[in-house]
Amino acid sequence: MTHQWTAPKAALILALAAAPNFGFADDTHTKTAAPENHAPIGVMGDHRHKAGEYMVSLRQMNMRMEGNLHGRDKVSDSEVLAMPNQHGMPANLRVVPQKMDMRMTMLGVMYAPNDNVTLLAMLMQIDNEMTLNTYNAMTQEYAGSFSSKSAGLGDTIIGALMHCGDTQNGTWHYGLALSLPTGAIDETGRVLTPMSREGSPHYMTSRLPYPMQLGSGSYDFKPSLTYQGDWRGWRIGGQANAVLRLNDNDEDYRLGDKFELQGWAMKNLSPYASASLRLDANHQGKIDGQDSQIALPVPTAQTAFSGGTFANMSLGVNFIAQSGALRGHRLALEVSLPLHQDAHGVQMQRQESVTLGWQKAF
Ligand SMILES: [Cu+2]
Repeated sequence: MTHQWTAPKAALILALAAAPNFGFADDTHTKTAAPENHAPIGVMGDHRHKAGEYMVSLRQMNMRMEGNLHGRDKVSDSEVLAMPNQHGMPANLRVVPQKMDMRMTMLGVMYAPNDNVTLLAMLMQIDNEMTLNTYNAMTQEYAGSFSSKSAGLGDTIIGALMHCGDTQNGTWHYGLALSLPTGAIDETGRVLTPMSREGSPHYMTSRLPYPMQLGSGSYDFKPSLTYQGDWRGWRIGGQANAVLRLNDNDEDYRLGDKFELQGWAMKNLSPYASASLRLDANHQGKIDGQDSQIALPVPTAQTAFSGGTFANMSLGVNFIAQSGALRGHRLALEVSLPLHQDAHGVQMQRQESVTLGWQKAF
């Protein structure tokens, strides 16, 4: 819980960062990169670099989920308990997720061998924590709560961004990336089983459900197409991207393919700060196949209860120091709020997510 991000904390950081004594403005030095040259920090593969340039970035995304949705509607624990269990024993669901915190810490490197191609690589560390309620298999009475955690290296991304054309006020590039299955898909945890009664817990160590695993287990192809340009004093951009699973993983399933469209607009506030608004919509398919060791009577272990259609609105700020010891260091924050959620089956309801990032080009 100590690492948890909440909206109030994000707002506080925003207020601190925007305070007038931030000390980045200094017009006596030559101008470095402009604050609006990069897309909002939540966008991947948004910019290329000039020949010979390197960039290092570190970002952390914190996503919170609470409660459950069936399609677009909020459902109570008792409504979830009435749903059939794909694994048969018991016949209905008996464990209901309450809260989840997902944290992704991403270390990225970019390098441009020439002006048309920028290579990129990204490593990530994932930390998940979920709290669940267990109900007795026979009586359906509340038996207790427990939490499970998983942490470790996630999938690794390598790829390239290629210039593919210019317009009068902007530029297009496409990206080709591959996600390598370095994240574990066999994480286990101690779960409170439906054999429990209140005051008489029964625990079992079991493989954790799909959303608690650290990687897809498969090689994933990640193509993208991005536009960025100037429009009436705004910096605008758009991106279409996809995640296509190339194979079944070692546990005989593959996560659903994912397609995303997004657009953003940024406005300069000063030579060192910009604000952004971003809208994104995505669709993800269901899990194909199943891991025979993931068999708990919980929605997150039901393969049809995965993917859906989601849309978010994000507000961001982006700072780049123009002088002093921090010159060229870029700091960005983005807060995303769900606008639309239409989940396949029963899934946890997504709440806000916060991305904080630091980038430096050399
Ligand atoms: Cu970069």
